Amino acid sequence: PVTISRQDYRPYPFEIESVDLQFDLDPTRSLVHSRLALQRLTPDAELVLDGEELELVSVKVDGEVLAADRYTVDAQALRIKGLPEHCVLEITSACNPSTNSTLMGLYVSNGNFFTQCEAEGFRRITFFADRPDVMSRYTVTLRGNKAAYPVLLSNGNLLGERDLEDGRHEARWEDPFRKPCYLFALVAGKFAHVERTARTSSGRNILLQVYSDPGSEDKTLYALDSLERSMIWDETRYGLELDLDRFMIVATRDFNMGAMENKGLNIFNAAYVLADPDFATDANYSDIEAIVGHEYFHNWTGNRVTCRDWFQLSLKEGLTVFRDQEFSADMMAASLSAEEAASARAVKRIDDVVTLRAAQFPEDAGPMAHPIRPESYQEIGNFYTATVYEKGAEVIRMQQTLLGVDGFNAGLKEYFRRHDGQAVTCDDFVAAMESVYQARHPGKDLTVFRRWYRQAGTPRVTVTLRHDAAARTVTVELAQRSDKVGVERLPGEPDKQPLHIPFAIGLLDQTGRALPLRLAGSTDAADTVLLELTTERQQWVFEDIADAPVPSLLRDFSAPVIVEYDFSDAELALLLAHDTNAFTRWEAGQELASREILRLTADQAAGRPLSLSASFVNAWAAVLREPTLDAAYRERVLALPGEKTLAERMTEVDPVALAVARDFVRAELGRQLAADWQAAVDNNQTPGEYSPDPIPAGRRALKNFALATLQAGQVAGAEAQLEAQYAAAQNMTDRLGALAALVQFGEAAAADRALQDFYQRWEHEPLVIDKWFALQATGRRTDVAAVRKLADHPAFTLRNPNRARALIFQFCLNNPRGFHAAGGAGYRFWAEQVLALDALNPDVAARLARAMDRWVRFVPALRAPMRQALEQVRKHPGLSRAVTEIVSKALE
Ligand code: HT7
Ligand code: ZN
Repeated sequence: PVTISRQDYRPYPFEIESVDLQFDLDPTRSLVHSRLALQRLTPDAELVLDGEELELVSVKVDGEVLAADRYTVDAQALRIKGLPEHCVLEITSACNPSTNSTLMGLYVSNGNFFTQCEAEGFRRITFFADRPDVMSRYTVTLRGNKAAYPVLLSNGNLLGERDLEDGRHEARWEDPFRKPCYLFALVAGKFAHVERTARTSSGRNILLQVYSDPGSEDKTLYALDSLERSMIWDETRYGLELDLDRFMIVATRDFNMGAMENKGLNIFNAAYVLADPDFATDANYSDIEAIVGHEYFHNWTGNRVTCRDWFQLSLKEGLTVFRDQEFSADMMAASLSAEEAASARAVKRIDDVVTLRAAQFPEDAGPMAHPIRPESYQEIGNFYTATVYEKGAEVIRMQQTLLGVDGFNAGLKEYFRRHDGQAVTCDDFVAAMESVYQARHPGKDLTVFRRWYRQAGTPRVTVTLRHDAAARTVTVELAQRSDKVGVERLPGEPDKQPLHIPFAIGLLDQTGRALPLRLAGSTDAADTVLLELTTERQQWVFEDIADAPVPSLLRDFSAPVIVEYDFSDAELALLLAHDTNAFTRWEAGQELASREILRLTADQAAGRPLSLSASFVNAWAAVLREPTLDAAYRERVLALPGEKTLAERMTEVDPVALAVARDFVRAELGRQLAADWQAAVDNNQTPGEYSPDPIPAGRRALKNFALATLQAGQVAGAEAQLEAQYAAAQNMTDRLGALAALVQFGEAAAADRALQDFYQRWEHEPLVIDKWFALQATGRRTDVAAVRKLADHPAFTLRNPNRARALIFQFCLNNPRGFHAAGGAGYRFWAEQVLALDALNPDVAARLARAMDRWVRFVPALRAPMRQALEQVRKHPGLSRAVTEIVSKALE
C-alpha cells in the first residue's frame, strides 16, 4: 500500500477557475458532463484528474474531441499532456449509483440520490482534482424524472427550474463561493420539508429548510430550531454571519458518519435530524443540537477557510468541535440561574472529557496513534479520528485558555482576516493566534505550543507538593513526560519534546475550604491559578499558606494530559465533598471509584471474594445525600468510570473480570444504599409536558440511573417499578431507560417481554429499531450465539451503517462479557463481519476493524485468538486499503 506523507505536499499545477456540472440522473447509469475552465500554472505540466469507478465517455478540449493518444485513463486517474495555458476541458462520464454500497460519491438510498464527497468521494462522481486546495466556482444542472425525483437540490442558490420532455425536469444551481470539490453536494428525490425565514444581524433574510422522507417532517422541527439557534450563536459569539440566502439540511437513512457540511446543503444521517419525545431520547436531542451546530459552524471554519491538504484536517475539525462544544455549553446554560448554569457547563465539560478519555486516550496509546496533524496515512478515511476531532478541540481550547476568551476571539478574527477564501494549514491558524498572543503578552510566543500539532501520545504530568510550615509556603513542581506512552514507533517522528501545558490548580485546606492562592512575587490572589508548564520540569511557590493543603489539579481539564499525584483516599473524599471546581470535584469521585473497581478486578481475576469498602460506600452515600447538587451533575458524579477508561490503567486487561467487578460495585451500591436511590427516584419525577432542556433531562438521567442501580442490586420492588415505568412512559428517555435496566439487570423473562413489546410498537421506525438492536447487543446475557441470531433477524442488514453500528459495533466494542468470552468466538465473529462489511463499505469496515486496536494489552489467553483473527483478516484476498491499514498497524 502507498503511504502519503505530509512533507510531500506540492501545489496543484493548474487552476480550475470554474466548474459547470450537468447531471442526467438515472439510478443505474447517471451521466455527468463536466466543463472545466483551466489555467495551467506550470509550463508543460500534465493534467492529472482523479477518477474511480467511472466510465469515461468523451473528452473535449476547447470544443474539439481529444484524440485517444493525447490522454490515458486507468482505475485511478485521467491524464492529459500538452494542454495550452488556458483551455476549456469537457468530460462526460457515467457511474452507477444503485450499486454504490460504499456511500461515497453518488449513491441511492431509499430511492433518492445523495452524494458524499469528503474526503475523496468526488472522484467517484467525475474526473477531477480531488484535493481540498483546488477551489473553484460551481454551477450545477440536475435533470431527472419529475415524478420519481420531484426535488432537485445542490449547493448555493437556485437559478431556475423547468420541465423537460418525457416527464423529466431540471434545476440549475449556482454556488457564489469558491469551494473545494469535497463540499459539492446534490440531492434528488421525494422529500417533505419544513422551513422558516430567519434574519441575520445585518438584516438579510435567510431561508432555513430541513428535508426528510415524506411523513417525517414533524420530527424535524427540533433540528430546524437548532439550526436557527446555531445561526444566532455564531453571530453573537464570533460575529460570523451566514453568507448564503438559503441553508438546507437533508436527512438520509444511509450515511457513513454523522453529517456533512456541504456548502449550503448539509446532508445528515437521519439519526441526527429526526426527533420527537416518543421516539428520541434526551441524548438524541442534545446530539441533534450539537451536530446541527457543528455542520453549520463549518460554514466558516472549514468552508470559507478550508484545509490545504488532508493532513490539516484538524484545522477545521478540531476547531469546529471546539465551537460545537462551546455552543452546546452556552445553550445548556441559557435561561438558567447563575448557579444552575455553572453546573450545566460543568456537566458538558465532564461529558466531553469522558468521551476523550474513552475514545482518544486509548487511540493515542495504540497502533493508530498520530498527532492531531498526522504525518502520513494510507487511507485518509481512517484519520477521521478522536485524535483529529476531540484532541484537536482540546488543543484549540488550550489556546483559548492561554489567550483568554477575548484574545482567542481576536485571534479568530485575525485568522479570517488573513485567510478568508483560502485553503490553509494548522500553522497558519496558530500564527494568527500567536500574533494576538504576542501583542497581549510581550515576550511570549507559541513556539513550544506548536509541538501539540506534531507529537502524538498523551503526556503525563507528575505533581509534587512541598509545604514549608516555617516559611508558610507551598512549592508545586510539575514535571512532564511525553515519551514511553506507547507511541514510540511513529515513523519519522522526532524525539518527544516538552509541550506548553496550561495547568489550572487550586488548593483546599484540610477542612475543605478554598485557599486564596498568591504566587511569590505577585500581589493578586485567586481561587484558581493557571500554571504554564513549558519545559520538562518547573516549580512555583505559593505564599501565605499555614498548613499543608490538598491540591485540586487540572481544574476544568485545562489540558489533555494524565495527572500523576499520590492522593490519599481521604484527600479524594475531601475534594469530592468540597472542591469548588465542579470538574475536579467530579474527578475526585472518579478516582476513588477507579481505585475501588481496579482493586476488585484484581480480586476477581485471582478468584478472591469481592467486598466493597465501607469508605467508598460512604463517599457515594454523601453524594446522594448532599442537598445542593443538581440532578444532572449528581448523576455524573455517581456514574462509575467506563470500562475503556479503566482498562487504560491496567497493565494487562482482563475485560471480563473488569466488567464483573464494575457490575459488582454498582450492585452493592444499589443494595447498600437502596433507600437513597429510591429517594433519588421519587424526587426526580418529571410530570407534565416533555422538554429536552437540561434541568428535566438531568432529573430523568438521575432517576433512571438510580432505578437501574436498584435493579442491579436486585432490590425488592425495583423490577416492578421498571416494568411500570416502561409501560407508562410518556417519552423515549424513560421508556428506553426502563427497558435498558431490565435488559441489563432484570429477570430474563421480564426483559424479553418488554423487548417484544418494544419491537411491536416501533417496528416501522428504523431509528428506534436501531436502539432495540443496540440494547440487546450490549446486554449482559448476549453472547456470540445470541448476536448471530439477531444478525439473522429480518430487520437486520449490514448495508445500512446505522444498523451495522447498532448490532455489530455495539457487540464488539461495548459488550466485554460477550465479545471477550473465553474461546475467541467473539473474535472470529468480528473477523467475519469485518470481511463482510469490507465487501460493501470499506470505510465502515475499517471502523469496525479498530475494535482490535488494543489487543496487545489483553491477558495472554485472549491475545492469541485476537492475533489469529487479525491475521485472518489481513491475509484475506482483495482486502480494502482502509482495512489493510488498520489491521497491519495493529499487527506491526
Ligand atoms: N466533515 C465531515 C466528514 C464526513 C466524512 C468523512 C469520510 C466519510 C464520510 C463522511 N461523512 C462526513 C463530518 C464533520 O466532521 O462534520
Ligand atoms: Zn466536522
